Parts: sequence; C-alpha cells; structure tokens
Amino acid sequence: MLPVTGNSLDTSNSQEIFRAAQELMPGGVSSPVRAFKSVGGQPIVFDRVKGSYAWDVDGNRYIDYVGSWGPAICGHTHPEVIAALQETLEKGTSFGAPCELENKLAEKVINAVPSVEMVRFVNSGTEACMAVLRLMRAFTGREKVIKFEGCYHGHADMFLVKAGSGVATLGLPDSPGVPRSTTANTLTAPYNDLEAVKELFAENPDAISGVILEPVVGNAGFITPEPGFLEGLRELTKENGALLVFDEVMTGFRISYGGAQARFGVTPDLTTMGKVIGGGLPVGAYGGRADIMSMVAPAGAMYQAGTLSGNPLAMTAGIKTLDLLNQEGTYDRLETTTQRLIKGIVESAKAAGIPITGSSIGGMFGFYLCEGPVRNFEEAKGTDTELFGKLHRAMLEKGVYLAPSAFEAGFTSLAHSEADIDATLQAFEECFASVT
Ligand code: KE4
Repeated sequence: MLPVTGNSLDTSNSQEIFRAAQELMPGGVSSPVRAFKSVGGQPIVFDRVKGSYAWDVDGNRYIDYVGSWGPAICGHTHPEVIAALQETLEKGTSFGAPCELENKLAEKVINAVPSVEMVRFVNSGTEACMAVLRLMRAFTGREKVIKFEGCYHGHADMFLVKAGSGVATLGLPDSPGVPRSTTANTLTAPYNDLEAVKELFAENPDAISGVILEPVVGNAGFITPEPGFLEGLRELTKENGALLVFDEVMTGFRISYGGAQARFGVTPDLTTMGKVIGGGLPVGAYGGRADIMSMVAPAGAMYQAGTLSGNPLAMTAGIKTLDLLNQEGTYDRLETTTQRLIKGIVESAKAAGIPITGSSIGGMFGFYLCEGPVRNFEEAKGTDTELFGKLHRAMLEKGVYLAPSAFEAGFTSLAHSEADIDATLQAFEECFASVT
C-alpha cells in the first residue's frame, strides 16, 4: 500500500478503493500517470465531476486543472453535452455502420483545422498516431520517422523512444517489450533544435518519411516552439520530400479553434487529434491533405480499422463540444483565465524564493520549479520533482487538483471562474510558503 498522503483531508474511502484496485489492476489504475507515483501519496478516487470541480469518494471537492487530461475544456458534464448524449442514447450506443453524426463532426474538424481536407476517426490519440505513422510510410515509401525527446505520441511501440508523459514521469528507460527492430527507424532530436533535424536528414538521405511533433509540448511539462522552429520544420520537410505531422491530440481546439497550426500559421501535411474532439468520450482522429488521406482503406491500400470508431455517442459529444467552443470570445476567455493563473503562480513562487519558470497558451499552462528557460526535455529535467511532489500534495489539501506529474501540462476550462482562480492562487501562495 502506498503511504497515506499525510494530509488533513479524510481520504479513507479513496485509500480503501485504491487498495482494492491494486489487487485487480496493475498499479491500481487504467493509465500509469494516474497512480501518483512521481508525486507520492495516494491517488484521489473520483466520485463525480461538474464544471471546474471534481469530488472524491470521501466528499472532498477539488478545483480540477487536469480536466480528464484535456477533454473537459467546456467544463465537466456540460448540460448541453449531456442533453445531446441523452438524445443519441435513445437511438443507440454503437452502430458499426455509417451514421450522419460522423459527417457532422468531420465537417467541423475539416472547417476548423487548416491542414485537414479529409479525416478518419479512431478511438484514442494513440490509435491516431499509430495510423498516421503508417500513412506517412505508405505515402512516402520511406520507413524512418523523426520525433522529439519528451514528446509523447501515445504508447505504440515505435513512439516509445525518449517519450514524454507517463514514460518521463516514471523515468522509464523506454519500455521493455518494444523490439529494437521497431524503434530502429525512430530517430530523435532535441525540441527546438533545427540543426539536429537538418543533420538527421543529411545522415539519412531519402529515408525519412517525416517529422512528427507536438507543436506545443504538453507531455514534458509545457514547452513552446521558439520563433522559427515550426516554420523551419515546414521548410526542411519540404526540401527533403518528407511529411510534416502535428500531433494536436492535446493542442487541437485547446489553444485555438484551429489548433496550434492556426495559431502559429504553419500548416502541416497531416494532423492527429483526440481529447477535445471527443468531448469526454473516446475519440481520436487523423486527417490532412486529401491526396494523402485517399491512401487510407477502403479508398486506398493503407489498412486501418476500429469497431467503435465514429460511434454515435462519441460523435455527439464531440459535435456539441465543438459547437460550444466555436462561439465568439471563447478562446479570449480561456487565454485570459489561464494567463492570470500562471502569472499568479509564478509571482507567488518567486515571492517565496522558489525558482520557477512558467507560461501558458490558450487553455493550457505549465511551470517548472527551476530557473529556466526550458526549451527542450533535457532542460525540463532540471525541474525539482521532489519539491513538485510536496507542492502537489499540499495543493490537494487545499482542494486544488493539479496533474500528478512535473512532466504534464495543466488545463483550464470555460467553467473555471474568477473565484476559482482566486482560490487557486491563494492556495499556491500558502503552499509555496509552506513547502520550502
Ligand atoms: P491517448 O491514447 O491517451 O488518447 O492519446 C495519446 C496522446 C497522443 N499525443 C499527445 C500529444 C498526447 O498528449 C496524448 C495523451 N496525453 C496524455 C496526457 N499527457 C494522456 C494521459 C494518460 O496517458 O493517461
């Protein structure tokens, strides 16, 4: 059993349920980062969520900055999403056949995301990234791919090389069980390092299918692209007959309605999406240039399939969520809320004499407990993970739920009120003072 969090909160029901969970599921969780391994203490077992809040099974309420790792951008269980789901529920949960709801969500994604002329729905970001890599290889006839240290593109074998998110959180030396032959074609470079990418292309002429990256890194904490980095990758891939792929599973519809590519004005050839487009139900997607997407079966020969892909419930939640986001002022509100939050966090850490560097973009933010700047994964590792663990547990006691890892971004929503931000900043001020 993990040590009790040592906080004054009554979490006895959480502890009991998590104890039982560890007998039933590896680590007691369905996804590693939820186990609180890197922040210590015991996971909080959720009972219900609503708006910007989560309640645990002991009745404690938390202001939630994880938001199910991104999907809850309109606030948890938004009444209009729930109502739309109830209506669809009466007609069925899964058809395994074409349904008009797929057309509707596809049209919204195509109209919103600059690179996307056609789209295929799958059930997770991992599936989307797996499929997009197969498509990159099918279209170019080349096998190698460039990814960046600290970026996470789901748990498929070929991406578990210097990956971020839970792999970084748990300090795993890339995963056992991944054949060397599979990762031999995965080349890595430091984020924001165009020279390193140039060298990889020079060392592997006509062999690299493309470059895949998080256009804003949310799986190694929070790292933004330096000016010219995305534009440079766009040029380099074109010069070398390779594809540029933005993994917007996290940034899609979170930093602008058109994602990072709309925000930064750099259009990739292919894009992966997830999280927000499912509005809290399992959805992933990959899309891009029609000439490339037309290779996907049954239009073309590149095979990819899925029993629950495009199911009516997930499509419904996605459609309603994008409708709620596509309103005047949505992203200004998200930006303002998140900027106020991160500014206050940085100021209160500095007032307590704690080194910190942090920033935000749209509805996502992150900070490192080190001087900074943090431009890549190596520099991100300079963050004080032990101090972050103490901070995380102290913030839980104050009723604020942060991502249980120093290597994850935080997420706000349209439901986070001024009062929520005030209470959160008050908690940070008290906790920074107490953890030093
Ligand atoms: P999923 O297979 O977890 O739906 O998506 C994988 C994925 C792909 N690409 C990016 C940029 C992602 O952020 C993710 C998943 N993000 C993590 C959070 N950092 C999911 C949380 C978890 O693993 O439990």
